[in-house]
Formats: sequence, C-alpha cells, structure tokens
Amino acid sequence: MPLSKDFLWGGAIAANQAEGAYKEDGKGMALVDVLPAGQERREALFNPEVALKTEYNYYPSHDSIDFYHNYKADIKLFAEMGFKVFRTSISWPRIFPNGDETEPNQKGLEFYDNLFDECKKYDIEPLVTLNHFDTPLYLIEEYGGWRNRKLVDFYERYAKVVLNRYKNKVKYWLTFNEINMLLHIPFFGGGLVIREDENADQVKYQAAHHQLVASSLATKAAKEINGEDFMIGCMLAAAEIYPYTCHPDDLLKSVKENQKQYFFIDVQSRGEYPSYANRLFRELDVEIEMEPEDKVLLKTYPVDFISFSYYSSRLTSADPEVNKQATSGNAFKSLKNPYLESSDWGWQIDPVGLRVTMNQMYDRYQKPLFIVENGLGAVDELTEDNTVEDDYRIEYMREHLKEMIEAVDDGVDLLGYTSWGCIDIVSAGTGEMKKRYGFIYVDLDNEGNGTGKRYKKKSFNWYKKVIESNGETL
Ligand code: P53
Repeated sequence: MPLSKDFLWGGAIAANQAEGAYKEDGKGMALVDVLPAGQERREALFNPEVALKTEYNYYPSHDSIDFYHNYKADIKLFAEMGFKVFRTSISWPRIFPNGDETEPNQKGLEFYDNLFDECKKYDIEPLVTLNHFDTPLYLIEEYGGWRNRKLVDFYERYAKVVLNRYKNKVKYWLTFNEINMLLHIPFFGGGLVIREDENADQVKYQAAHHQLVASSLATKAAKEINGEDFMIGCMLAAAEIYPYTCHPDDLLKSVKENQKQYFFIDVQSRGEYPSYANRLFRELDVEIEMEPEDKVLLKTYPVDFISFSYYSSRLTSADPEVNKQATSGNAFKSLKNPYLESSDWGWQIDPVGLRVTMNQMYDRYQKPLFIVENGLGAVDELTEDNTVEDDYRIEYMREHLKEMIEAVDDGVDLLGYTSWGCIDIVSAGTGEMKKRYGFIYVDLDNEGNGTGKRYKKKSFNWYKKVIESNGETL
C-alpha cells in the first residue's frame, strides 16, 4: 500500500456554509450573508450590484446547519469515523466584524478555541482556511473588496491574530480557498463588484495580486510566529482541462487554459509571476500595480504545500463554434466529454482526471499535495429507518480514492484527503441544502425547514472502514 501510516484522512466544511449564527456573539456580515438560494443565487453571484440592494426572502448562511451550536456532537461523529484531520475555516467577520477594526472580537476567538480543543480531544488535526468566500461585507461596501490594496493590511492583521492565538492548536493552514475562483466568480472570491465600463480582467488580476501578496504576508507571519511548526498551503480549484480533440490547436488551447489556472499557484509556490503572464496580460490589456517590495516578498515566502479541490475535469476547444456548446454545471464552463457521466447537477465525473491532475501538479511544483475537497453533491432520501442508501456516493468516492492511491504510487507526495461536506451543509454555488455531500444527513430543506437532526448515511460506515484500513478496504 503506497499510503503512509500517518496519512491524514478526514473531511471538510467551511464556516459560512455550516456555522449559521450569522449575527451571534458580535459576528459581522460576510459577503455570503447577502446571497439568496436557488436560481436567484446564480443571478446574485454574477450581478452582485443588484444583489446588494435586494431584500431576499431567505438567506441560507444565516442559520445553515447551526454548526456553531452543534459542533461538539458533530465532531464526535467525525471522530467515530476515525477522522485524523478536519478542515474548516475561520469566519473572518467573527474575528473582525467589519474587517478594519484594530481589536479582534473576543467572543469569536473563543469559539474557535473551543472548536479546536474539541478536535484535539479526539486527536483530530484541524486544517484551517483563513478566507473561504466570506470576506467581511463592510470591506466590500466601504473599500470595494480586494480591488483595494488596503485589504492586504486588514487581512494581514486578521491572519496575525489567529495564527498567534491558535499556534499551539493548529498546524495546517490555507491562506485562501480556491484562489482562482476570483477569475470565475469575482464576487465570491474577491468581493468584487465590476462595473460594465471597466476592464474586468484588470480588476480581477489586480485583486488577485493583492491576495497573492496577502497570502505571502500570512506565510511570513506564520514563519515568524511558529517557524517550521506551521505548514502553510495554498488552495486551487483544480481540474485538468483536456483538449476537445487531438488537433494541435486544441492541445495548445488546453495548455493555455491550464496555465490560467496554475497562474495563482505558480506565484504562491514558485514565488514569482510566470513568464507566460507577460503575454497574457498584454493580450488582456492588464497592467498590475505593484509595490516595490512585493516581488521580494513573494519570492521569500512561498507556501509549504499545495492543496486543491477536485470535482471533475474540463474540456476546451480552439474552435469558437465548438466552444459555444460549453455549459457550466458549476463556475467553470466545459464542453461535454462523451466518455464521462454527470452528477445530478451536471458536474462531469472523472476519477482518472484526479490522477492526471495530481501528476501534473506534483511535476510542476515538487511540493507535498493535499486533497482538501472532493465528493459528490447528490439528492439523498432519508429512508424509514433513518438512513440514506447512498451507494452512488460510495461509488464516486471509491473510484476517486483508487485513482488517488494510483497517483501516490506514481510518486506523488500526498499529505491527506478531506472529502467535501463530510456532514451535509449549504451548497456554495446554489445555496441549496438539497445538494448534499455528507456521510451525515442533516434534516433541513432548501428553505431551512426541518429538525436539523443528524443521521448516519450508509457511506458513514463505509468511510470508517476506509480510514481504519488506511485505504486497503475501499
Ligand atoms: P457546491 C464551483 C466549482 C468548483 C468548486 O460546490 C466550487 C464551486 C462553487 O460552487 O466550490 C468549492 O457547494 C468550494 C466549496 C463548495 C464546493 O466546492 O456549489 O470550495 O465551498 O461547497 C462544492 O456544490
């Protein structure tokens, strides 16, 4: 078996999709707190200017699954499955409600103390994202989100506070969730509201530069606070982009599209802007404004490891006519791959693509990888005896884990695997509860009705055995 005995098995959630308690104990509003559910959410995500002015009937993040009050019982269930690691995020506006304060909110800090202590009780290593789609709303309304360089300072202050506070409780940190999401859903990733008369690429890449600098500053702070005891990672929404045909133009197109994804990690891991960015920026008419010290900073403080989410591969063509048929099951547009099946939400299922992606990333960076999201969002039905026969989820995960193990056998250094939404939570993309990923069913519907009770699905016991056997029994 290629997996080492200290391989970190576990599951992942994010504060804004699970905690609820959106105003409790002094928490400020996050950008997700103004996003509705369902079809309205898609519109809001791509038209945030309207969304910010609209009163919706229901906001899924306000209560979510109330992890804020249920975390003890939930972590106990994770421990029962044998989790060695639990990925969650710290809600920035719980710590700095508006984002630009100088003093943190003590109640917010206490919550995460208690949460991490609870993990320690079961020897579960927390893996903590500093910013997962929940930039404080005030920083968007008052400063324009990540287009404003001031956000770098606010983020640095926040990062220093939490890195210091939890230095004896948390070893693994991620600076930004799916940093490349900024290009695809700029409001989610960067709190950006882009006007029609602006060069959107200019705004996005400038904001990206700010996040890249902020990420390096967090890494710098981490090294100063806790030296080598911290492990700091970046996080990419990864998915190899395949050429539609073997036509050389299609291959070239896929190479170029892949570069656009890897751009972020190239900077975070190698510590400098990649050479292909010169031409890309020229063609997009983008000019990055930098402070004199930025380049040295990026070079001096790269990440220690590279984490990523993987749900499916993508497909692109050099022929604009063909590319018109690309559809988006999620934030990423893709052509239909005739060899693949799709999930209930149209995400194409490609386990081999995980092995491909891992090989590509490891070849490129030669740093340990960490799969921090992977899983199947599906419609689950609670049976009469209070379980879910989610064989489709087991099948999805089994096939992905097989390929993951193959990739490790290929020589990829992999720290761990945390499946996405180990307990049912609100979907990021659609705001629905109906799109479930968990091993644990939560009795809530799309409008927030239900008891909120937790039930073990069939996959619960399956995953427990996977962990127990360190991946031998799939
Ligand atoms: P949901 C789109 C494409 C790939 C990853 O997504 C994405 C998204 C956003 O929808 O986000 C990540 O909940 C993200 C999680 C999110 C998960 O994928 O839309 O880091 O917050 O929940 C799954 O099905």
